Amino acid sequence: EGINTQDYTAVKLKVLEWLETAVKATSKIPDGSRVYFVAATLRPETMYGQTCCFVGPDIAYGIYRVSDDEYFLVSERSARNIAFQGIFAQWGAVDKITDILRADVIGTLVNAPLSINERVRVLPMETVKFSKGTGVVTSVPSDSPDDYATIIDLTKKADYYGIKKEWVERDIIPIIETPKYGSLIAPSLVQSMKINSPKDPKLLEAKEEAYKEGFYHGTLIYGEFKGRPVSEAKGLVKEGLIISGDTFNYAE
Ligand code: A2H
Repeated sequence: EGINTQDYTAVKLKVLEWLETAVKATSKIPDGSRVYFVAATLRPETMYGQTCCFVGPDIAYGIYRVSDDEYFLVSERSARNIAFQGIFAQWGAVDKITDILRADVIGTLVNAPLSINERVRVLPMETVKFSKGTGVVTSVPSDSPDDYATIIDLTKKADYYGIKKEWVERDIIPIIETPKYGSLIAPSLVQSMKINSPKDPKLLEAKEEAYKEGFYHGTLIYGEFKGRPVSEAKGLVKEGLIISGDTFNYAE
């Protein structure tokens, strides 16, 4: 954490259904409350293409009280930051109602705001860092090389991860068109650069290229702002998500 701040859009993915594995940990949540997995993103304009929600290994997660009937599932580290950003009931105070293990929440069914895949699953991603964002990452495999590489890996090793293939294999729809890579920029880069693992160092370059091409030369081809350059659509999509209450600003 240096002197520069990173401004994220925090996207709220509402829990629709916990699996049996989460029953014990979630027993302290008052009946009738809403719980959200809160994912930090730099690309709000891609939220149409969410296919799942990732959680990382060895991250201290908790469920934190926002108000009497609203709770966030985020990393402990980010909860302490959120407490100083006017989101929780009391400034600077963190009210953790329970710790959460990743294994408890794999397979949880959540709502992905704006996505064509409205109901998505929580899945493991080995490269999520505890030291960044909320420790929760929403997956957009059409536009994020990291997300696409992870989806491919999860499909191949579904049994190893103890997940169902149908939780991973969701519609990957084109959202952004670029002159250089067509309309599925991440799959196109991952294939052409021969990236075959979520830990491949070439992902760094793929990520930078996808971001540059998408932001400076991309056009949105899906949703309300279809036809607009990504550089314009980004703010517009974000504004809509803030107004609808599906996101808030989170900085660190
Ligand atoms: B982005 P920065 Cl479509 N560990 O959102 C690893 N990655 C994390 C993370 C963590 N703890 N927290 C957030 N991220 C991801 C969308 C997206 C993202 C697209 C394309 C590129 C992209 C959908 N996933 O990020 O290091 C989140 O994924 C490329 C870097 O803090 C978030 O935005 O700058 C981005 O990385 C934040 O990265």
